[in-house]
Amino acid sequence: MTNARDHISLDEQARAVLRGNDRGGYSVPTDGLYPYQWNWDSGFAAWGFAQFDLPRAWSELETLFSGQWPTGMLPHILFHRPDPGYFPGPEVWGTEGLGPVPSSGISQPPVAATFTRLTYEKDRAAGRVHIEALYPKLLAWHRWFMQWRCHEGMIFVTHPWESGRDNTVDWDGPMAAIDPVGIDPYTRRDTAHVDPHMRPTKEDYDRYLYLVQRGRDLGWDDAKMADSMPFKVADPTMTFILLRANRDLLALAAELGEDSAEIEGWINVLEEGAERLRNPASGVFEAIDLKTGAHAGNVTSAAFLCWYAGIECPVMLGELMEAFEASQFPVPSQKVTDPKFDAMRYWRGPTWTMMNAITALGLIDMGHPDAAEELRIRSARLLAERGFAEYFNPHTGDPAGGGTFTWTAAIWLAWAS
Ligand code: 9YW
Repeated sequence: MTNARDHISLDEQARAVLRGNDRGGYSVPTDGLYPYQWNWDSGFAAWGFAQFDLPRAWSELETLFSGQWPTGMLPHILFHRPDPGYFPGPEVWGTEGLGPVPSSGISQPPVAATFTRLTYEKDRAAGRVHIEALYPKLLAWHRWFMQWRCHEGMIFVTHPWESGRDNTVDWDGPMAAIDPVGIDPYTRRDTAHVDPHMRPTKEDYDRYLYLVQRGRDLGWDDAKMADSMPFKVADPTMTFILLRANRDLLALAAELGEDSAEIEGWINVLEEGAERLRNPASGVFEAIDLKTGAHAGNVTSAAFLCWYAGIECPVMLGELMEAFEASQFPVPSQKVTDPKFDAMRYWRGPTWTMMNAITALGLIDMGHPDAAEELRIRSARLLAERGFAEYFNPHTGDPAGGGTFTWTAAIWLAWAS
């Protein structure tokens, strides 16, 4: 374990990561690999900045919403400034004219309302003007999800990138059903920055690009996408995160004296939908391929967000206890005893500490402080010993992916330290 002096320097290091990835009003997830503004990364960045620079926390959220489409959709990437180091850039997405800033055509897990609320709680006086400005934008974004990405109370994704869990085993079935014919030739850039063994495969990438091309062909039209995208999967990450975000939006509505009936309605719908994600055979919350109706059959880190969404689940508590036994540094993105577990390959095994942070928020809210503390202590040890990497091997703690990562440094400051 670290002593108090180490902590001071670790805090300084974490702040230096946030400062280093600051591009003026917005953060990049990490230099090189991800040179633009990513949606849910910015939520975590705001949470990190809120620990030492409140105005900068607000500007992170406000710059993110500068890219909101008139439909309410908030893109997963904002391409503020051209950068040849990343593929696929704005020209591949073909979204010109659809939003105010060059962007992708899909969204990402809506953590922003939660981090708006947490920032406001640290900045009640000066923060009022910021929540007044952000509230209608958050409301429009959540309304977009409820209108265009909600199937029987479950939020579905039309692209693996939309979920934020690019190559999770949850997508294996639906991705295998896609034949990526007719994709334009392309050159990956990610594998020039990071060891290819830690990244999605070529088969995955072909399908990611195929789906971008399909969305582009549909003009990113919401109704057409809900109808015709070849990938349509109800996702526990999205459903739980939006449910939680609606509860936080409700609190902001109360603070501002806004009418909240619509948000209350969304919460009821999503609470019912979340139960549908539960696989009756295992009791675990799982993705569902809406093309076939099949549960994915995996225990992924997404399922542990149930408490964050305000849902109790003894089965998941049992899974969490098992995860504490099975590896030094849980929660793995795929259960370590599963044959598909792959310790270093992105969302197919590694531990993502930002997922741990929000899992722990939920555990505290739902009356499991000991489990939350265990998760925090192990995550803190991991970060103190191995640095602020993108993700980690749950057994050895080996760091993987991009180094000096914004959301990892942010959760050190806001939660782990
Ligand atoms: C991509 C930036 C993003 C995260 C996602 C993660 C990865 C790659 O990196 O996506 O090209 O969009 O899976 O959750 O937001 O850190």
